[in-house]
Amino acid sequence: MAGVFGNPEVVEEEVDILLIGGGMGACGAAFEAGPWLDQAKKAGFDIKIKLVDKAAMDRSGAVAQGLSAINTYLGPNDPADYARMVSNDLMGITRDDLAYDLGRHVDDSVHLFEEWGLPIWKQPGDEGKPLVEGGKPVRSGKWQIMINGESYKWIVAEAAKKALGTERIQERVFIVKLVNDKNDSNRIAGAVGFSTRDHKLFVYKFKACLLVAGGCVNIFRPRSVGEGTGRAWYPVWNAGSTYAMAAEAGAELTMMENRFVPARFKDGYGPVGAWFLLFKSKAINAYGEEYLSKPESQALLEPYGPYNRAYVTPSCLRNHVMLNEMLEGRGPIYMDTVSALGKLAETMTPKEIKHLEAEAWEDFLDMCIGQAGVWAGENIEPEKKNSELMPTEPYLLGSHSGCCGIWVSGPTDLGAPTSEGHAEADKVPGHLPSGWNWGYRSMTTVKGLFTAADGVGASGHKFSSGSHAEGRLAMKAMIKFVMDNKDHKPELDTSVDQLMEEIYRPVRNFLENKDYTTAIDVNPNYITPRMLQFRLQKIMDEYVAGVATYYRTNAKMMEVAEHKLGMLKEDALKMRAKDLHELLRAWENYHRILAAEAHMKHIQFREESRYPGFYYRMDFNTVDDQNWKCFVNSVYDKSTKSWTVFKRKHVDLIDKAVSYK
Ligand code: SFD
Ligand code: AMP
Repeated sequence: MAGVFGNPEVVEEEVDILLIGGGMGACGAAFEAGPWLDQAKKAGFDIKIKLVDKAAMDRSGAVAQGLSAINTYLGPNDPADYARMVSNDLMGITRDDLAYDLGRHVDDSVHLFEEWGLPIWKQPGDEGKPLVEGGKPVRSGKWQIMINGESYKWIVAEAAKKALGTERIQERVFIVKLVNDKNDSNRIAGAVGFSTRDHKLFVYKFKACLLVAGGCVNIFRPRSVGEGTGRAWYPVWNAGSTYAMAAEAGAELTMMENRFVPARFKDGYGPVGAWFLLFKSKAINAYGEEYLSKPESQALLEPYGPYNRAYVTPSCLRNHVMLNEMLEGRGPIYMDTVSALGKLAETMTPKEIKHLEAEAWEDFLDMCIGQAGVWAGENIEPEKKNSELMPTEPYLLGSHSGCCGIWVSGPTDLGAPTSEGHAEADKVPGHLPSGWNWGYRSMTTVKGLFTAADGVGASGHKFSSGSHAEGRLAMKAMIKFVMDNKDHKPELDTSVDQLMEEIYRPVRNFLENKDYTTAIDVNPNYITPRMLQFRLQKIMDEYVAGVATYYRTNAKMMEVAEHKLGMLKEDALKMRAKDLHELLRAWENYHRILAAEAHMKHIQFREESRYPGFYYRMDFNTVDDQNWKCFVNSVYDKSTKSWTVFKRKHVDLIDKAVSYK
């Protein structure tokens, strides 16, 4: 890649709406724009939209490799039940308004995917019958359906591109920061980024922006190091941009203490959902015991009260039991693929058995090819040999089985609790608890800044389909916002020269110091982004409940982490970029540091262990509903580089008791 010398060419553009990201959320928003732009045009508004993605939309984001299941498809299920499941899995602290709203809209996105060509498995007799015409899907679980999804992202991106028009899409532009409005510090006016291919700086001005740059990966030292570096479960190119840029713009974050530590097939990070739910496989310890249902394990879960009594044991509690097995010396843990496939084969013909084995491989080939590589490389035939399971390093995300993210305005037509404390969300319209709605669905606390998917906190379990649906909801609200603010003129609070100066600092660090030493990577005046990332991962791993401490931390350890992260933030200004690729890596790391800091600050603030199995505050190792059944939110002040963390009241809008055993 070309070296970077001198100032880049500056490309300035003013639009009404900027979409940052090209993943599932952004594709949903782009698709939704089509009909609404036409409507607006008829009403005399010509709304300009641009989508920028740091990669190429066909394979960008979490769905890059494809998926083998759509994890949120309601069908005949009740959205209130869906909101219950989301809440229980996330230990009781989610926004029922957001989950319910998603539940009632998500199926439409799935129907569109099928219309656009995504093959969805159907039950015998219903092959070829679309879902909208009553075709019955093959469900792996109550909420999940199976797909042949290797080309899932291509299909969804194609529809988004078609709806928006390729002239409105700019690929390979990495957005570094949002710029607030000169006349209103709590309003968003622009964004700035650079091309990862050409020596160009892009400065966008807009009335509204959808920030959907995914979750955050690689802030913890991954289990795969050395030759395995770069292998992770969630996509390594989700670098915390959503959380960091929103925080710097002043948006309130929520539940940043939450993380997802998925149990995965060891070394390849292969997903387990299809194995547990479709193939009815069990996790066993080294001695062949199905440990989850053992009385000792159940006793271990007893202190976790109502959450443990949910029909499906929450993901973190399943991990809690697995970790206990490992700590007690009964590891390794295995997915008992042999028994599961053997049992299914009992009633099958040899041809059907071959088909089943092919499906087992396809589950990985569709979405996690590396795991199929591990099977091939280690001579694992799942019908003959069990595979190891392992809890991974932690990930920050708001769309999968986690709920960190940004605090957003909820839908206007959903209800509040009655005086008895509970009401079905859809039965009492128009009364969300105070602070849950300020006009536009999915708008953050910063005017004009919207988010969706991994960006929206305090919900979760949206997955690919829900992320797409949430992008669509946000787009509708943004169009309304733009029309309501049609005379607003955005003005950047920072000059383009200043922005360029800041963004190209890593390049200057390199150019000004590179001749000081003969080894390009060793220099007292700069640090390579790669080395800085190792430092961040070491701090987080060792002090903020990474795998090194079996996900344990305490206030004292976080004091150390706080100090070290502060110094790392300072040193981050010394990152070097010898080419555009390193400039990208430098800014990704900057975003990671802020996201990591938010995570640490929130864990520090929440004096309980809300998610045993995901992390433990050993100094407060219980779930304390009395003091902590609340949201933990925060606001970052970019001028002082400090966080204010605080509680927000949690309210159940939907009665959860019906989901307990
Ligand atoms: O098996 C910038 N997911 C699953 N969902 C399902 O429905 N079924 C599954 O089977 C799922 N599983 C799964 C899943 C993900 C992964 C990685 C694996 C397995 C291995 C979850 C979904 O994929 C996920 O919920 C959504 O994709 C989230 O959508 P969104 O839009 O929040 O994130 P994205 O799709 O990753 O897109 C992010 C985009 O932002 C771009 N970007 N652009 C400009 N500037 C910046 N600074 C940027 N930073 C990032 C990216 O390029 C990308 O376009 S299973 O585990 O359960
Ligand atoms: P995963 O492959 O772990 O990402 O899971 C895919 C889907 O299956 C998600 O909706 C999970 O919540 C669900 N899931 C995974 N494992 C289990 C399990 N053991 N019991 C119930 N649901 C599960």
